[in-house]
Amino acid sequence: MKQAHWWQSAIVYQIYPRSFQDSNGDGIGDLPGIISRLDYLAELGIEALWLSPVYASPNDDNGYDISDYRAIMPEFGTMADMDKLIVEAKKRNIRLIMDLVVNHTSDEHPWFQAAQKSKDNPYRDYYIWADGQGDLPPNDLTSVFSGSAWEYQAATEQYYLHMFSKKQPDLNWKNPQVRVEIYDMMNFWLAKGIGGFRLDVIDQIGKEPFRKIINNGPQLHAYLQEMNRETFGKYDVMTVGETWGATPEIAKLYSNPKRHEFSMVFQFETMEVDQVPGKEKWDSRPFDVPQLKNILAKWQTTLGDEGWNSLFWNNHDLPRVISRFGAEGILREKSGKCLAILLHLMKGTPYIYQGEEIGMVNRQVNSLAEVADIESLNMAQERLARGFTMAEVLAMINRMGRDTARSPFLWNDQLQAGFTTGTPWLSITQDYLTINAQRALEQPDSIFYTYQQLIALRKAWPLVVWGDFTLLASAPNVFAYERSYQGETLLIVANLSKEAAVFTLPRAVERVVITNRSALNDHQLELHLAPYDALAVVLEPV
Ligand code: TEU
Ligand code: CA
Repeated sequence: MKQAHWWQSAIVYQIYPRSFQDSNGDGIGDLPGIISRLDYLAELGIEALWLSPVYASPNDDNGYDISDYRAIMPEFGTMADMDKLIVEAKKRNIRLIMDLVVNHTSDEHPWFQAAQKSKDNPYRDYYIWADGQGDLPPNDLTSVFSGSAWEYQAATEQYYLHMFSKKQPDLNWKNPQVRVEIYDMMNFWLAKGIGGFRLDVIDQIGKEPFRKIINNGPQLHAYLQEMNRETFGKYDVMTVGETWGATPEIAKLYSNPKRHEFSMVFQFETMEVDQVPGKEKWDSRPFDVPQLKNILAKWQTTLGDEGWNSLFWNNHDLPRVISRFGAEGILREKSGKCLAILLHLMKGTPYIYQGEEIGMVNRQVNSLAEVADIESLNMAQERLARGFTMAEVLAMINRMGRDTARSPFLWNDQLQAGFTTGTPWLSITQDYLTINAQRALEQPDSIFYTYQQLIALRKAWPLVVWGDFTLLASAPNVFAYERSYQGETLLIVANLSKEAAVFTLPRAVERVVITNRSALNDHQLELHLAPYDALAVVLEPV
C-alpha cells in the first residue's frame, strides 16, 4: 500500500453557511445551525467539511470580501460557536477546512481603510495603486465581475486594483509584510486545530498587473512554497487551491508532493463542456459528453504520482449538476445517481456540494429583483446595455448564475423547507415537497444512499483510492472506464444521455458493486443502457 494521507481516502463536503441551516429565524444560515446538522453529515460519511467564508464581512460578495480574518461574521455566530464547531466536528471524525481568501480583502478591512488615507500611509503598499492615463485607468484590465479592474480613489488621485468587485481590493503579495501578516493569520487558524484550507483564486497572487499577467504569475510558486514552509507545512492538513486556468501540467506544480505546495487543486477545464469556446460562461452551448470524457481522462492519467486530483461537479459558483449535466423531472434522481457513480469512482478526492446528495436542482428566478449575486447583477447591467433582452439575460442567470446553487438547503416538507422559521435571505423556488433531506433519508433507494454507499466504498477499498484509470472506447454519450489495482479491476459504465445506448462488456460480470438500475437486465456481454443508467462491476478474471 502506498504512503497515504488522510485526505486521499476522504470525501469533502462543502457548506455554504448562509444557506445551510438557520438556527434563530433571521433567515440566514449560521454556525449553530451547522452544528445541529453534524449528525446528518456523519451519517453521510464525509470526513472533511469545507466552509465557505465565515469571517467578518460586509457581504458585498457573500463573505469573499473579508474585513477581519480573526473574527466571525455576527450573522453566523461567534468565535465560541466556531470553536465549538471544530470540536463537535472532530468528535464525529470530521475536519474543518477553512476558506482562505487572501488574493484580496474587503475595502472595509482596516488595512485598506488606512491605505486609502494617503500615499505615504504605512499600509498603502498592502494594495496595488497606480496613476491613471489621463482620464483613463492605468490599463484595460477587466474585473471578473465585469467592467474595469481599476477603481479611482479621489482622495489620493490614484486607482487601486480589484480583480473582483470594487469592494474587494487586491492585496500586494510583493510586499513581504503582507505575506507575514497572512501567514500569522493562517497560523492562528491552524492552532485551533482545523483540518486545512481551501485557497480562493490563489493562482492570482503572483500577478504582474502592469504587464497584464494575472494568473500563474512569475512569483506564484515561490510564494506558495514560502506559505507552506511558514504555515501548514508543519501540520497534517489538506490544502486545495482554486485555480481556474490550470492544466494538468500546471496542477503538478502545485500538487507534486516533492514541491511542498498544496495537496491538490480544483481544475475547471471540465466546466468548459457547455460553454461557447473563447466566450464567457454566460454563452452556453449543449453539453458535449465526448469532450467531458477527454478532459476527465486526461486529468486522471496525467497527474500520476506527481499530483493529486480533486473531483467535483458543482460548488457555490456553479450551477447544480443535475440541472446542468443530468436531467430534472422524472430522471432527476436517476441522473443524479449516475453522475455520482461516474465521479466518485475516479481517482482523487471527491467533493460534495451541499444538497447535491439529495439531488437538489437549480434555483430559478423571474426577475432581477430576485437575484442577489453580484456577478449576475453586474453581467445583467452590462449585457442589457449591450442590447440583450431581459428574457435573454434571465435565461443566462437561470442557467449559469451563481444563485442557482446558493438557495437554502431543503431539509423537509415544512414551511421554508425547514431551513428557517423566518424569511430566507434567498427565496426557495424548488419543489421541496418532493426534494428534501427527510424524504431522502426515509427512502432506502434515494440518491442520498447512493452517495453514502460511494463514500463507504472509497473508505473500505484501496482500489478506489489507488487504482489506475483507463478510459474505454464507447458510444459518444456513454462514459466507460476501468480502475485496476493489484490484479483487481473495476469497470464503470454511465450513460450520460436521455437516449438508450449499448455497451459491450469485455468479459462476464462477477459481481455488481453499485448501480442505479433495478437489476442487470441480462447476462449477456451486450449491455442495454436506459437513460442515465450507471453501474460499477467487477468482471470475472481473464
Ligand atoms: O471564485 C473565483 C472566480 O473566478 C469566480 O468568481 C468565477 O469566475 C465565477 O464565479 C464563475 O462564475 C472565488 C470564489 O469561489 C467566489 O465565490 C468569489 O466570488 C471569488 O473567488 C472572489 O473571492
Ligand atoms: Ca441565523
